[in-house]
Amino acid sequence: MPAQGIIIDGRFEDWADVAPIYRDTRDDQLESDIDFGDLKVASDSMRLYLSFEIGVERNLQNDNEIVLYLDTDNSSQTGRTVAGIGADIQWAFGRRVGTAHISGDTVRLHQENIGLRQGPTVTSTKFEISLNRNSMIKWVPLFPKDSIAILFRNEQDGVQDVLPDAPRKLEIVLSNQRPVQYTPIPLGRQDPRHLRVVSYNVLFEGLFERPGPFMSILQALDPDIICFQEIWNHSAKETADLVALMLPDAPWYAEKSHEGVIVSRYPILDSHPTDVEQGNLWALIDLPDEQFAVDLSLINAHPPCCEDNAGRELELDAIAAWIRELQSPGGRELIPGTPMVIAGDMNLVGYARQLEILLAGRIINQERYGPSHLPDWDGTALADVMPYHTTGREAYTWRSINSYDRSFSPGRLDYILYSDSVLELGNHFVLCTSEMSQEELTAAGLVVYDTAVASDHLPVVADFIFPVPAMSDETAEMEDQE
Ligand SMILES: [Ca+2]
Ligand SMILES: [Ca+2]
Ligand SMILES: [Ca+2]
Ligand SMILES: [Ca+2]
Repeated sequence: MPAQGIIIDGRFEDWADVAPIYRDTRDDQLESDIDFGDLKVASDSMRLYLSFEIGVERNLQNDNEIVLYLDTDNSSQTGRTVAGIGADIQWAFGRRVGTAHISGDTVRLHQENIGLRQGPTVTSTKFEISLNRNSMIKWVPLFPKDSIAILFRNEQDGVQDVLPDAPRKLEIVLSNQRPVQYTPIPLGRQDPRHLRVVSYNVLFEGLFERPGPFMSILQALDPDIICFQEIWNHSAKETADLVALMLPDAPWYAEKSHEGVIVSRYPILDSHPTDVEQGNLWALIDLPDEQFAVDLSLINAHPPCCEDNAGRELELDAIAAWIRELQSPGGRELIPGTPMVIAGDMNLVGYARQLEILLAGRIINQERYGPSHLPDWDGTALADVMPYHTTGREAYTWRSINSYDRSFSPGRLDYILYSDSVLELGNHFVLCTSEMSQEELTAAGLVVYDTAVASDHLPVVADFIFPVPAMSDETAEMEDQE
């Protein structure tokens, strides 16, 4: 099946027209809880895409013993013999490591060796992955033919569920159709009146330590408001001053929490950390009345990473509770209809429910942070900007080549969420210079920035269309006379 517009973004609408190539027997999980279900396969000349069900909510890149075997030349004469196929590579998802069995050798594989993408980054009962079909292992093309064989096994305490069920061999003919050609997303606003919010984790003071790339990137993005993360050693004022050097067309205001800085073209009326740990910062931005009918309530968030699910949930709960209090009588009571934006490096690599804390105000630690509360003014959840790279092909916002982190596939960690009862979305994208064409880079004054030069995170950009102020009587009269 040709892959028409499948993107590894953790969403599955793009698979709707792909029929399962195999439906594994249900309830054959044996001694484990992982029960493979439907497998879908798609391909184009560049990549092989798989979507598969595991019957239980798990994190794919942690805490499981699922192994994918690929007979990449569809020959049992080559590779490791497993369940009747000659597997040329195997990938252990939970341990984030692979092995190639090529030319009689065994080679350890990292995710980048096979261009592995995985989604969602949070827990799920189904996943989508893709691999680079043009990968070379020891200078040998990994996919020499258009036909492969696929085998999944759950190897938790011995072999548990297997897909396909023995003695079936699952052979796939790959498509050589060219990938979908997207029109690149332009970097500019669709309308100069749109308010541009950028979230950018600058990696260990990168804005100050490696200012050159950040200057080029900020000049290309031309933000109105920036949520920076990982600025520990510089003050709000130092950050605003540096941004003013890079973007000298505005006065620039800033407020800071522990390591998150909100920098704004417009004055900041009020700000406060959302909890006592001071990791996440709320600010009320004073947008000019002649252009915007409302101000902006903004939260810059950076909850703890990795396996600290509990710590992350506490901070996200505190954010949800903070928003609830902003919308409740007493205290800092927002004018109803003041739009909410939450932006930052959310580190969403654990339980899927953590995104629901932010989107739907579904508080987990209610004894500490009080009741759940739908955060949008119309009693609904916030919306997820869901930006893609300007190529349209990828959704990840983080990738790493560092020794520990590099075992993880590129993932979606940075988010911008907004109250869609008040705001409409304009242009939005993730800036990934390594995927842009030379023409696009030159036009934007950019070059390719790798993780060492700039950051392991990519800047996430969203333009918002605000309600405009009602015309004053005077203006209305003038327009009437015309
Ligand atoms: Ca998808
Ligand atoms: Ca099964
Ligand atoms: Ca083989
Ligand atoms: Ca099975």
